[in-house]
Amino acid sequence: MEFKEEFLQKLKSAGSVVFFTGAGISAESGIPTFRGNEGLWKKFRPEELANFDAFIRNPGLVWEWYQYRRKIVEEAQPNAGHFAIAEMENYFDNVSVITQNIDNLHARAGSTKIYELHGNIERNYCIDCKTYYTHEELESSGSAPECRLCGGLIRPDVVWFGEPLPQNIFSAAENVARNSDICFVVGTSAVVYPAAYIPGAAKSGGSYLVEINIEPTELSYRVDYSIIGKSGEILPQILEKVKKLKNR
Ligand code: BJW
Ligand code: ZN
Repeated sequence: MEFKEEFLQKLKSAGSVVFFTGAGISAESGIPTFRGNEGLWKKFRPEELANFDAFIRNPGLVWEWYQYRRKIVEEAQPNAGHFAIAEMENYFDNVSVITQNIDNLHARAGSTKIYELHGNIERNYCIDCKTYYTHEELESSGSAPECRLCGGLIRPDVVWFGEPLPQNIFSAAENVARNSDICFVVGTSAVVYPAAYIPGAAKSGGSYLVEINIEPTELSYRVDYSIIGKSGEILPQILEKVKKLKNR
């Protein structure tokens, strides 16, 4: 595909690059997105599953839903989009990934600087004493497991609606976005706050905003360059351009 000249110039001179990603980047790995016709929220109601009150009302149901999704994630592999982002680290001074995803696929693809805004499905913690547990440490049964130390309920380490994001991670992410030369916004509907403030933070710091999505979003009219296409196809093409432009 032909990219616009202004974008190629930015790629050539950029030192610090940020990838702000959402569920769309993992869609080609077979992990369902949230919104849209095939999205999770078409089949499951977020208010019954993705908030703390729902967990307290019915811990077993919420736990089982996350067990089901954890299995999908475990069986999935990073795709060409995740790998292209990881490889960008060889060509720019600074590459950061700010992700809303909980699937750990950026890390599995080899990215090293990752800000997880909404947690990680591989971790769990006790709601009372905050002790962390890996899945291997938990016995699998139908209901939510209980803490060995205090008997409290164990929940997945993800951020539900109405809960604060990990403050230090969010602030650090805002900072790297603000100080970036290019900020790619990849596979997100950009409607969930405060994560959706990240592109604005980048823009306010003078970063060049590039959106990659299969369709226009709320953000499209505010970005410098909107590329319509699958991230697993577009990102490897951008990487090829970067390799040539950086002459390495
Ligand atoms: C492709 C593709 C391909 C497909 N290639 N592209 C301001 C205004 C309005 C509301 C609020 C506000 N501030 C806060 C709120 C409330 C709320 C919120 O934002 N609600 C809106 C939805 C209206 N926010 C919160 O509650 C947050 N907490 C909070 O504000 O706390 C305040 C507080 C402070 C102090 C004390 C106490 C409280 C928390 C939000 C947590 C979100 N959690 C979830 C679930 C995580 C766990 C789980 O996975 O179960 O995070 S919701 C869900 O949405 C998930 C995602 O990370 C997040 C974003 O979704 P994403 O990634 O954008 O996915 P989709 O499906 O929406 O989009 C996919 C895109 O990919 C689409 O555009 C496709 O076209 C595209 N695509 N295939 C490229 N191959
Ligand atoms: Zn405990």
